[in-house]
Amino acid sequence: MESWSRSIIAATLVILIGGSLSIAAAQAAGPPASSDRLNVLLIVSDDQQHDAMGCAGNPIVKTPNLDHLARTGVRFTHAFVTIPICTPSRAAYLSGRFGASNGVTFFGQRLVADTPTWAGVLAGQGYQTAITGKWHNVRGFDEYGFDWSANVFMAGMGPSYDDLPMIQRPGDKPKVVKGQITEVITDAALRFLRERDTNRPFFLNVAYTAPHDPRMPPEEYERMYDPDKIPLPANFKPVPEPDPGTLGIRDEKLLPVPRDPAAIRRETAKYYGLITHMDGQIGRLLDALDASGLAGNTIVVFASDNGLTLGAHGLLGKQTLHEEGVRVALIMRHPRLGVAAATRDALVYLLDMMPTVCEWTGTPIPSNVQGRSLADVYTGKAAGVRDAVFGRYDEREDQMFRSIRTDRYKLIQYLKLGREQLFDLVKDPHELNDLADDPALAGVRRQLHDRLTAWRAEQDQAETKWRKPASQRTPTQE
Ligand SMILES: [Ca+2]
Repeated sequence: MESWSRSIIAATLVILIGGSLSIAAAQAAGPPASSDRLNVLLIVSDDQQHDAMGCAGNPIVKTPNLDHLARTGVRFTHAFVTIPICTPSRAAYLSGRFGASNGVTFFGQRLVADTPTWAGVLAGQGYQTAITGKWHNVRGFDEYGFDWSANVFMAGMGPSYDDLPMIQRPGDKPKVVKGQITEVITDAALRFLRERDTNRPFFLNVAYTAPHDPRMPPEEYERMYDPDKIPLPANFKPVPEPDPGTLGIRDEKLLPVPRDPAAIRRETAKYYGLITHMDGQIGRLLDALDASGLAGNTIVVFASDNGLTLGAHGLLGKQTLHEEGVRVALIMRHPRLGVAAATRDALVYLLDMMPTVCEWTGTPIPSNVQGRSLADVYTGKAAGVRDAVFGRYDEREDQMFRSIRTDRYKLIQYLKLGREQLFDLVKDPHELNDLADDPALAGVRRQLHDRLTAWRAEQDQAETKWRKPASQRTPTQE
């Protein structure tokens, strides 16, 4: 009897092992079963300063839901974009490639052929890929690999936050969707979570238009912050010095120069109102993940697409390589790694998000992705993935600024002015003290200058593959 039981057990084991071997074989041939696979929720805000969150040390703006996300995940304190405006920033993190390589360095440009896309790569692994909210990129979001969509706003900004024209599917004519846009976007995201194909893992990109101007929060949030209690930025100036040559652009003209401190406080109060309102909507998303049991199986990423000056350095917009323009919010939460309430000060780019999520989901990282996986930085196993980050800003084809930033120093080049600024970010985090002519730092300046020159040459070389020579350009290229 005993030997009979043993042989049954042995036979069962053979079947079980055989079964798991065939599952392993199937996994080697294709993606693993969906129940094992992590979902991805990517939430993006628009023009939010990197430190406009309670968890980032801001004592005024209330962001309880983002703070909760940071407490249950990892906040990257030194996350950057290369180009601090919406379209190129989004093209970079949605492709894992820099603008010079993916073809998008300004508004109205299309990804060059053979550019991988975050959504497309995950779709290739069986993911359902969804987008709702702001889509300011060329052409449609389907070209970036999204196959489900609802309440998509196809412009950089609206005249207000209410009753805006949106599309539901690629190629639709925009039709007004009643309601406040941040709430309408959240509604669509929640609908996706209810209606999605539960046989597949998902990648959902929720792209808010908040807190981009016009700074028109719902009434309750408009009254939430008293302008008189809002401190001016530590590096507030009434007039920029030097004049960077961008004061004629729309974002800068929202207030006159010299900047009126009272007006800056008023704008900031409304900006914070928009952020707190958005935070409440992010809370609806996080609550839905918790209530449906998806939280334990879903990576959550929150990032802002670029920063904003709002009075810093005498500027109002984001078109600057000072920290206010290029430094952004980034919080990541992996549901299974057990890392919580941690911060990482590694120099990272938003285009690192895609390869990180690829690694976490067992998705092969396309060979031409230029971002680096932050998986080891997230867990604390690695201190960083690079020793410098670069910035650039052009007005269409007109080259304006370039920068290199290490843990300690930043060199900014103003190409129109033929001028460089050098800042010691440890002693001077607000970039008030230009040390470019300090003889003691001549060596530092030369070294940064040479590295930036080499980077610029690489970027220019990459651009020759797609940028038309000036003589062949037409206005439609914009
Ligand atoms: Ca933006």
